[in-house]
Amino acid sequence: MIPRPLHAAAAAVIGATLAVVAAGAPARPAGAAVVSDTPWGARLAGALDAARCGSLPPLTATLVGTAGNEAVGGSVAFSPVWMTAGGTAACVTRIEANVSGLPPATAHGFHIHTFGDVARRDGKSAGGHYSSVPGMPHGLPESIFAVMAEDATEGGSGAHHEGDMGNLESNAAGVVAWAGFNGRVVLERVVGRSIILHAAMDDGGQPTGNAGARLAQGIIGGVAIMAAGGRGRALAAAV
Ligand SMILES: *[C@@H]1O[C@H](CO)[C@@H](O)[C@H](O)[C@H]1NC(C)=O
Ligand SMILES: [Cu+2]
Repeated sequence: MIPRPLHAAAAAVIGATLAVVAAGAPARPAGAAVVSDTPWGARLAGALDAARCGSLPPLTATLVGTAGNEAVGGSVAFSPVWMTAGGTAACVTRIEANVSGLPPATAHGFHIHTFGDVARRDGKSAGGHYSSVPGMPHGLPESIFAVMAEDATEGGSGAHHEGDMGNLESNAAGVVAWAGFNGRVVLERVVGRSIILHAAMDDGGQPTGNAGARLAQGIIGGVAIMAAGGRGRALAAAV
């Protein structure tokens, strides 16, 4: 079954849960480093402590092959991790991906796209790369340590879309089993959006990394949000 778009209520339930967890966080101490108002910057501004970070609900997405790519499938999990690096402590996101049915030894652009809308079988109803900051260029993800250092010292403007997660690389059997940390993906902003895995490698070029057609797609959420459909266009435009 293809989940239907525009089920804002389901996204709102999970989004509200995440917002409540974040809202109970202590205020940033006076005199603390000024950081940007991007979601990631807000994290570094003391929006979450270790306990609240650990209580954020993990998110999952089931990837389904697009038309003509039905052999491709997999799952992606997002979970919060409290991390300290270079004197900065923050709630970062661990991302784990298992994919099968890919060509052997190839790289595939791996992104969060704006809408939790997988109605179109070519993957295009998911819209473009998710970014909370208008006009942000495309890019490849930096190491978690680089992001934490940058944001602590320079205000965390963010050099690219939060949805730019780089590439997944298949092994000789056409399988991906990968996990890593991401310093820009913020759980409460990506819930109800979508994952797109592309046919070609994301080379970091503008505007979308030259990653080609959309091979597989899936809505990011908990079980309830995926059953109801994701963050449709109306909700995504509102937040
Ligand atoms: C990926 O596969 C490993 C090994 O089977 C499993 O432990 C893990 O839960 C899987 N993760 C996802 C996101 O599917
Ligand atoms: Cu993409």
